[in-house]
Amino acid sequence: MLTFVTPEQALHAPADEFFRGQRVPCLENPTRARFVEDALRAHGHALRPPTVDSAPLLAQARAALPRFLRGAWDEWLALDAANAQLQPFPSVWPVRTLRSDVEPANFVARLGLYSMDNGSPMAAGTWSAAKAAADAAASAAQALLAGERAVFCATRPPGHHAGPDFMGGYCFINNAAVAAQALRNGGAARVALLDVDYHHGNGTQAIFYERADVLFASIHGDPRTEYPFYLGHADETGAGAGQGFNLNLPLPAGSTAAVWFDALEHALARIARHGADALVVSLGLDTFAGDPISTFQLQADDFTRLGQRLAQAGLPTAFILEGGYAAAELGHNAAQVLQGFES
Ligand code: SP5
Ligand code: ZN
Repeated sequence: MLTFVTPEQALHAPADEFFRGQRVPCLENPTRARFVEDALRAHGHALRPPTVDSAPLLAQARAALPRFLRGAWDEWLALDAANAQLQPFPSVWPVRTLRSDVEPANFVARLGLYSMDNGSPMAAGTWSAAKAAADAAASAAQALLAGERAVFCATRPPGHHAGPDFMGGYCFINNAAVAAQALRNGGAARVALLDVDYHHGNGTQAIFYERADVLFASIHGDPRTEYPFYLGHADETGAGAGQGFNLNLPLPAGSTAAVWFDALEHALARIARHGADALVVSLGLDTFAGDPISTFQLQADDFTRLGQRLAQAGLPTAFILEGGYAAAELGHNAAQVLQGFES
């Protein structure tokens, strides 16, 4: 399968994140992409750099977040040159009753304005890596429009928690949304976006919530107990023109593969009714039983089955890598999806 990879991914390498008040090594790290690249190369897939600049697409959406991300590291260094060895984290957020329409001058205040959590550590190369991943997503769309059956973006950072104007959950730019919008711009009248990451794709849902042209369907851990907690419930069905074009299938923590594949059938039945011209899959592999922060029970063979089942949907398909934190198994699990799809 044509696979886009980005050397810039290695430049997004923040050292630590927070867990239970302690600093711990960041789970979303460059080794993830390396494991995926190595496994796909070993399976004979063609690894290519992106061919499309996503800048026009990013300009089509709200400009504030990309503008902030592009300058964030320089702003951090401008506070104190010694910050080069430290990591910026937000510590204050404009929650209910506070104003988010006036941008503060203070850097940490702006970091909070553009973040949903303190779980999205930044580094010197974060913008380069996030922009390259968005370029890959735009390239995947272009390849499908040019007649390719399926494309995989083996990229990081992931994107599905990033909304129209905020980062979050290790995500900065919503790559799946970039792919879906690029497909629309290129002539696909209807796009289906299927999110199979363990965590609800709150950012993607938010971006398309009032639109009928891009259907969003997601299978994920129930937000009553699982991150991102504040979105992903079954009663979120879309709004305005988008009413009926958002399908959330939350499953209890610990769900088995049997339960998960029943939900997949539900999602694919809705996608079939949408009459989409193309499918974008937010491919999180943190549904794996061995994932360190997730609780679903999928095994490597289940990823082959997932690939097979998605191929049966019969749509031009762009896979975008999202989460998956059992890094050593991530390459194998990704390769299983591709192998199932192409079998
Ligand atoms: C793209 C993606 O998968 N982002 C996930 C971000 C999750 N961040 C919060 C994780 C909280 C994990 N709590 C783990 C408890 C394990 N004992
Ligand atoms: Zn996830």
